Amino acid sequence: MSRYFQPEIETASREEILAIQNEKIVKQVKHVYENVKYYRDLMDAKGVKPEDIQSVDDIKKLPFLSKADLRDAYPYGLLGTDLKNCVRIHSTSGTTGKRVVAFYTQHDVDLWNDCCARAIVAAGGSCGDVCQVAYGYGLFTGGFGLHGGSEKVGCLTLPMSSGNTERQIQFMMDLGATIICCTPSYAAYIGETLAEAGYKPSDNKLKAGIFGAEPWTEEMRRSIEQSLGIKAFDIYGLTETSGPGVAFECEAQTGMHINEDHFYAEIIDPDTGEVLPEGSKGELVFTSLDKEAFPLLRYRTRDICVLTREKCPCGRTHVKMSKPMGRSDDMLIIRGVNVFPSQIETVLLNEGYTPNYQIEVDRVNNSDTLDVYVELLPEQFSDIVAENQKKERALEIAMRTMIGIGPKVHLVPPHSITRSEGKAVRVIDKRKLHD
Ligand code: DLL
Repeated sequence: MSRYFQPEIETASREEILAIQNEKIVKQVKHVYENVKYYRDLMDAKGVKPEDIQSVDDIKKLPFLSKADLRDAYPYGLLGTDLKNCVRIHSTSGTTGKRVVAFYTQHDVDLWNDCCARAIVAAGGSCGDVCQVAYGYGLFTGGFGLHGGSEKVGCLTLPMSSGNTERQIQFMMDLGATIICCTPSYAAYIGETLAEAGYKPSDNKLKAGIFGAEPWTEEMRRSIEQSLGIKAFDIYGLTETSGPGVAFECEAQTGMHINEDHFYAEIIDPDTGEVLPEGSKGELVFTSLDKEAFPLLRYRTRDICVLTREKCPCGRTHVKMSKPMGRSDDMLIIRGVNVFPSQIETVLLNEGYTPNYQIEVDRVNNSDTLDVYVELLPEQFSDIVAENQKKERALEIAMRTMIGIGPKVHLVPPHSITRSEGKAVRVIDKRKLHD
């Protein structure tokens, strides 16, 4: 049984990978320049022509693309092909105002499925496995991504989607799931629920889990591995670059191999944009090498990490990225949903409150909690409890509509939120998500 899904690519020599990348980048830049006016304008403004890009070394000449550009160009401004050639749309989790929409041709879906298939095989998957996909299906990329990978590998695929934990457990047990794919916090919750129902880790047939979409620590890995009796593998990706499977962990569990035949990775200084030498910590930037519908050149992920090229015992030669160590913007991932503090601020201002607020995120029983403390003006202050509660519920509903998940709102008396002398401390994250 192969340990690789596409051995000739996954274990190719450095020279072979470079040759693939160099060939693809020339075509990808030409494709973007000819078909994506938005990016052509950025290149023209910088004075870069497609002919200037002859190899991946030249990528640094290209302009960056940011989430703000994606919003600017919403919905069709970055399409690299006619809409009639597209077969799929996905979108970033959460958020009404800040959604990013990504498009896929069948070719794009096929390559994406390959990336996820590599991840499943690296986790020990093969055609005899029963793969339970408990990431959300829908606009979010997790469900469909791992689903496509699982079918490519030939696993019997259980498209459970997330939630309904009782049914997850029933199917896991009755159908003998051997691999589970979901967010790490949901995996921990399933483990807990199994224990509460009286199951021992050895009662299930699971051997591996493929977890990602949010930060998780080594402690969390150990705890999930114990509670489910499995080996837990990390998987990384973002909607903009297709979804999960941009990078995945192998049996060494020391970082995630980036699928370098499809994505070229750089690490930059988030403040200056300067490309940093290998091994430096900085912001991860991706250039797609062979996407048709939604090709992105030098896309700033805002994820902070380190790339390493040390020889991996698994035999894969593709560069490895560390777990993301934070973000260079203020985006929070709460219960798998991307949340920006500015969205909460927008709701407060719309509803007539001041921007004096504090967001507290914690993790209780492996589930994220979100509390928002909102300071009242003296004239808004009331000592009638029921009146305050009514206002709190109204804010909770408005915030849920804006960000996609429901916070607990607490109205607090005037001047009770500590003023900062420097930048306001808007977010207190107690989850200790980074090692
Ligand atoms: O979270 C895609 C995905 C689905 C990845 C399933 C893995 C598994 P978005 O909703 O666009 O896409 O969120 C992307 O999530 O920029 C990171 O900040 C974060 N993220 C993704 N994977 C990991 C991970 C999906 N393994 C954003 N560890 C990214 C830490 C992760 N953070």
